[in-house]
Amino acid sequence: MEVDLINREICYSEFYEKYLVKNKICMLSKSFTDSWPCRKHWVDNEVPNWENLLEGYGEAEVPVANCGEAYFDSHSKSNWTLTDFITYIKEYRKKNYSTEMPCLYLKDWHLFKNFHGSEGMYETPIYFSVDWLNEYWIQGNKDDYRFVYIGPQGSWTPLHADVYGSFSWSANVVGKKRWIFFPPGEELKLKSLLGISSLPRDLGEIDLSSMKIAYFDLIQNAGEIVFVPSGWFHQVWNLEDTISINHNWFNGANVNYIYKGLGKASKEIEDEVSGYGTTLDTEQLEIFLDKEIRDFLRFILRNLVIRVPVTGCARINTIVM
Ligand SMILES: O=C(O)CCC(=O)C(=O)O
Ligand SMILES: [Fe+2]
Repeated sequence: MEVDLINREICYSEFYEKYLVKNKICMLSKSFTDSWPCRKHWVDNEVPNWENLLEGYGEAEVPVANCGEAYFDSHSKSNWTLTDFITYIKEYRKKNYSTEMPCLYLKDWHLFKNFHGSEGMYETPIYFSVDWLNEYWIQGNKDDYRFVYIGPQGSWTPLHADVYGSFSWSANVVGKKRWIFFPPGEELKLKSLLGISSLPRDLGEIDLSSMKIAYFDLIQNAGEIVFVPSGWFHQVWNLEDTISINHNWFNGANVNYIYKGLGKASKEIEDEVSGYGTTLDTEQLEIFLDKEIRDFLRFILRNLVIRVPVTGCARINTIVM
């Protein structure tokens, strides 16, 4: 199936109705990122400019995943300095991505929270700018859901849906990714067609084209931005050395998915715990479920927020509950 490519500015209300409310995948063309400073400073002749990254952030502590080691639905992670990771990636490239070296992937780096002024390296597209999650978190100086990913050719992210049913968007500063997406519910067909009780981590060996299942197989080039709707399972491969920026976020268009996502997560924890012959009280459950998120949702739901996006054809964006 084909993914809509948006290659001209459409108005906020059109995007809101067509993609956010309908929870539908799309990709924005590179014209939306051509003016981002990082697309110059972090790139040299269409490959990553490691020297500029080292100069800016070499001492930073960064989380590094090992694509060869499973850890729940993700990969095992450890903390490195950016300098060490770039030394590794240069060596890995020199050895032609040899299987003798581990395949490592720098993921979920909070660069913009930790380096004052680095936010100026990009600009969140207007369509993704009404973002209650990051507004709340950044304002309170707590945390953020804005990340940088740096992966060598061949690194990958296992099949997953994003945290608590949030949306994400992901922009390639440099490099190329392949994504496979399943509209919500199709992943259940995958399980029954394969006769398995839990989803596979890696679709690499599975011939989806011969199966009766809806999916999108998408190539994202440098500068393009993918919009990942709520609850869509996806797997991602870096086809070249790739640097991307992504945000997890939500607003009135998908707050109900978040609410349901938390309910589902509570149920999963309760089921797991009851398997050990015990139960949890509400307070214990909240500790597991990131109490902050629940407090935040209560705050939002109690104070019905009405916002007007800053755009030529603005339209009031209200909570859909
Ligand atoms: O780029 C990747 O490896 C994963 C990105 C992702 O899963 C997302 O943006 O939701
Ligand atoms: Fe994701």
